[in-house]
Amino acid sequence: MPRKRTTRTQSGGASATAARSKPPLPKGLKAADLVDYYTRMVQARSLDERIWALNRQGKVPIAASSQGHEAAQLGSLLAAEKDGDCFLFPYYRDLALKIAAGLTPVQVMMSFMGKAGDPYSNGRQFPLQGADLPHKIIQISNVVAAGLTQSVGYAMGCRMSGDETVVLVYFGDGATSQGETHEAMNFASVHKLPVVFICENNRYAISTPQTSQMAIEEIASRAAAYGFPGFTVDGMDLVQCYEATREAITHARAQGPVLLEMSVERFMSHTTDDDDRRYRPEGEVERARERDPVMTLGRTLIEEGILTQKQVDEIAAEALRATDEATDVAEASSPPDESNLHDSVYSP
Ligand SMILES: Cc1ncc(C[n+]2csc(CCOP(=O)(O)OP(=O)(O)O)c2C)c(N)n1
Ligand SMILES: [Mg+2]
Repeated sequence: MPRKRTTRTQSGGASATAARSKPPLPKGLKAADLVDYYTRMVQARSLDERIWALNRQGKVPIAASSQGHEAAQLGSLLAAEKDGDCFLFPYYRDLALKIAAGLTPVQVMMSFMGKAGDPYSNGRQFPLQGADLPHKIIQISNVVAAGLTQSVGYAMGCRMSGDETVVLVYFGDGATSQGETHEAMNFASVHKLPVVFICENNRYAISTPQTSQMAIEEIASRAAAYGFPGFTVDGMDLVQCYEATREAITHARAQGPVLLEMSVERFMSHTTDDDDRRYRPEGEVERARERDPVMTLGRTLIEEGILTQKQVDEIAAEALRATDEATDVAEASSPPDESNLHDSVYSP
């Protein structure tokens, strides 16, 4: 991987023509992987939409949506799974990633409805927040940028115990304005730690646009200041995100950190507590939805003759069925029992 280079890939034109002129699949990627990840993506989108609707019905207290970020999250996850020796530190917007990594729809709904079956915290934390060690995932809190220093510490621990783990840490554009991001990137570079920093740049930190936060266009260019490479990729394109992450993992293991900026679109408000109509220009979200990563991948799979329209419809129907079932199961489940209130609380 070349050092200190940033690239701006073409965006805004994921049309049928662009999809048709795509080069062959990158090394290590099979058509079956794309079908598998498309299926996971459709399931994640279906759950995400339901969670938002349940919030409006008063059944889910709060949620941050990953709609629009799915290709970035799943493309990088696919690279991590192919590598087989990665540990992930996602942030609160990485719902699709956490689902695709292996949580069942029932577990997801239990967590968002604060039920006892929540696999992360038994319904006592912000949804899907904590440690999901079976899937090699940790997200301790919603403190912006805190995951970066934690992940770098984890990478240092892996190095000290002599294992081959590469850490992938996820964060937003706004997180790069935090001092903790500087500390994490600098420390990781000085010690050449195996960390892939993945910035899901949706150009907003809640209501604050990127232009009010920084005078640079590409967040990837920040990497130069720490002495490691940074790249910008189209975060709406799963294959591109896969390929960039795969290369970044190889580089991180051999030489140290990499920063990947994935340009994405936030389709929903910041969280269910926000109303983005107050600060986003009219038509911006509608235009962004023309590049919907779920739609684009489905269309590509049909155009490439990998799936038929009928199979795409069946995938959607099965996802909806699983979402319906999970909603019913979670709604009928009990909240956590007060007898275990102190079970996961630190006691010196
Ligand atoms: C240290 C800290 N400051 C402020 C907040 C409040 N806050 C929550 S999310 C957020 C915006 C983060 O934006 P970005 O990093 O771009 O991620 P996005 O939500 O756009 O994916 C802010 C300011 C927080 N959680 N932690
Ligand atoms: Mg953002």
